[in-house]
Amino acid sequence: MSMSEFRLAKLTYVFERFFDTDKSGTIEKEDFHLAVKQLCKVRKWSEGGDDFKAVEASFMKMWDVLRKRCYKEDNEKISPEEFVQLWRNTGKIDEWEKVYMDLMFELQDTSGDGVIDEDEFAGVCDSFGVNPAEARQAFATFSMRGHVAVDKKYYEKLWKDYFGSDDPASPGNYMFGKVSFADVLQ
Ligand SMILES: [Ca+2]
Ligand SMILES: [Ca+2]
Repeated sequence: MSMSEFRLAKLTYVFERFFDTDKSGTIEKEDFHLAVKQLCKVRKWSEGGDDFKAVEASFMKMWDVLRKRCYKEDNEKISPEEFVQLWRNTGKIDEWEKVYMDLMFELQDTSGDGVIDEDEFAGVCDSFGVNPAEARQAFATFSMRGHVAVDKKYYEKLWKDYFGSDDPASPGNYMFGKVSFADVLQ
């Protein structure tokens, strides 16, 4: 079964915005190093400090599971096609995907209270170069204007919708800070 344009646009956006940090066209280990630096800059965490090291360890774990999942003997790069291929199985959450989801939740819940609030969300989006106003609009949409607490359980529901659903009305579509995907595949 082929993938819908809409899902392909969502996956392409995540690939370009949240994985290929250096915009080289493929995912490599260096992208993760860069993401750590950008995030710690936004958080004002000094390089080499404990917070920095914890985030770095998480990102390196992420790279490791992703690399193993996509491993080809030819290189240490993950192409957009290989990345999209990872999300064919929509029925369950893969091991590497669970690592990624847990990491993204922990990164955003800076206060550690088990809930992602608007400022926490906007901060991480900012570190990945997402437009801040759009990120806040996206947060308002998937949190139902703050009426739904974005805890782990709700986050997992949003996640399944983002990566698995073809429904343009799913609140999960907004969870990476983008409100429209019309421009992604152009
Ligand atoms: Ca790259
Ligand atoms: Ca929090």
